[in-house]
Amino acid sequence: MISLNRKLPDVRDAWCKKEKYSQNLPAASIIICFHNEAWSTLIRTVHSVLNRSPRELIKEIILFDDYSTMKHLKSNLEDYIRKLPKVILVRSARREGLIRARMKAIEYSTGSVLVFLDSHCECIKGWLEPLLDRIAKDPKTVVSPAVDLINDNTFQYTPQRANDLRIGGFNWNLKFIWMLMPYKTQLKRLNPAAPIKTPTISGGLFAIDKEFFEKIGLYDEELDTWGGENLELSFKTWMCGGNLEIVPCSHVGHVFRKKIPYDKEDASLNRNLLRVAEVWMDDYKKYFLERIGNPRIYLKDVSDRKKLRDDLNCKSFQWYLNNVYPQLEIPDKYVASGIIYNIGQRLCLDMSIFDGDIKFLVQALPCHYGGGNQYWIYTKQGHIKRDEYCLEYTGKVLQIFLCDGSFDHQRWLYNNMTRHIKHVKTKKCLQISKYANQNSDFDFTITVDQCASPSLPLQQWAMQRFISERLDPILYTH
Ligand code: UD2
Ligand code: MN
Repeated sequence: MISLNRKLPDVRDAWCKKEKYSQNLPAASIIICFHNEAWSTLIRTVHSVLNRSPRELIKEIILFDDYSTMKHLKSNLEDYIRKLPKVILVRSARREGLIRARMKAIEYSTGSVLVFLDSHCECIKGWLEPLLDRIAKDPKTVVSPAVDLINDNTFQYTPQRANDLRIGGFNWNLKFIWMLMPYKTQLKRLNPAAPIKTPTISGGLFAIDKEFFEKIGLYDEELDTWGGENLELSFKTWMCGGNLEIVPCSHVGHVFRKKIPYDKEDASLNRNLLRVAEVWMDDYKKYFLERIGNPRIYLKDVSDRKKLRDDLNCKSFQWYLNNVYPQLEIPDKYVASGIIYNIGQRLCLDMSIFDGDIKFLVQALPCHYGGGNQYWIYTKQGHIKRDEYCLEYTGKVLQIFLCDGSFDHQRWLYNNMTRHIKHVKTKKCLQISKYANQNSDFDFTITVDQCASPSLPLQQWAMQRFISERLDPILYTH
């Protein structure tokens, strides 16, 4: 019921409206790949580009149909776009996956700058000029807008505010994450909406000089279906002499869906990520492998991608981490990493995350030794965590929460003599208990209780790769 042509408020920071951009901005080809996209979201994307971009800055809008099967995307779509200026529809003869689809679409572009959008976006007034301006100033700069939230139930538009802007990072699972900017960077900023350097971009919405993109080898064409290409692009942009930025004056909304409407197998995602790691991450690749449980994955030859990296004389991943992403914790400093094993019941501490509704579950399950939900890190400061999430005990409930270095509820002390995992604040112990709920699928649950002395097997744990010398002595004094 929402108009395909809906108006959206100008959510830009006041400073952006005064900003003057170069008079000779390059014209862009807008590339929108889609596979089985809903009608309304796809059409709204196109209208928002047409309505809110200066005509002369758009060479063409390329709609690249990645072998959709839905009926509304057939002749209906052709009829509809015939009435729209500058829109070209290209159909793929086979399913390419979003990465190769983008590369195929580029072949139809005539602009010197490429702007990629997902097929469920809405652009806000003034979105295009600041992106093109950065590239006009330096063609080695790759830019992403502030990606605003379009609610997938209500389609309400929630902008990112300039003073609460997120930049891109990743964790050792090689999953993209949004992060607050480091405090030091914030202090150095000239104004709240100035472009900001980012270690990575989420990957769907960005502008890049076509020649520069070609020079750095577009994408690895062996990347299938979905994922990994954003890290490939982010790493090589930085490592091969470019800059990656978020331009807060450019606002584009994106529908963040809880569920992806096509198969997104973990195996193919991990294969993509492993290719990227193999080519770009040097020795650091091992931390990703450990995180995903060292699976056997067959990789097609990557030597031509490595050659590309050599030919371009790109810097090392170590350089990237030191200079671009110093926030990332390197796993070699951890006190323990791997499984946390209960000696009494021979079960493993397991945390599942249901991405859709962001729900977490801490459980005791049979060990599968495959990393994933049973992979834990125990840090110097006493955090038991995976990626950004920490095990926390509030005094009442045991749960998983975003890690907060200053938060006492998230600190645990592991003693490898008694094998207790003691909650520092309450001095209680992590243990396995029988599940009270008869209907549960599982027999055991994890609780926090008075520490028993002498210690009980149900309160005894083994942590993989435990190196006690790395623990902060302060923890013992609590
Ligand atoms: C994010 C990116 C997305 C892409 C992906 C990782 C944003 C906002 N989105 O996930 O652009 O970088 O991470 O790869 O940064 N599509 C095809 N063929 C396929 C599958 C998808 O054309 O086989 C299209 C799809 O219709 C959409 C685009 O590719 O327009 C991105 O897919 P997505 O929206 O499912 O990805 P998203 O936003 O979850
Ligand atoms: Mn998307």
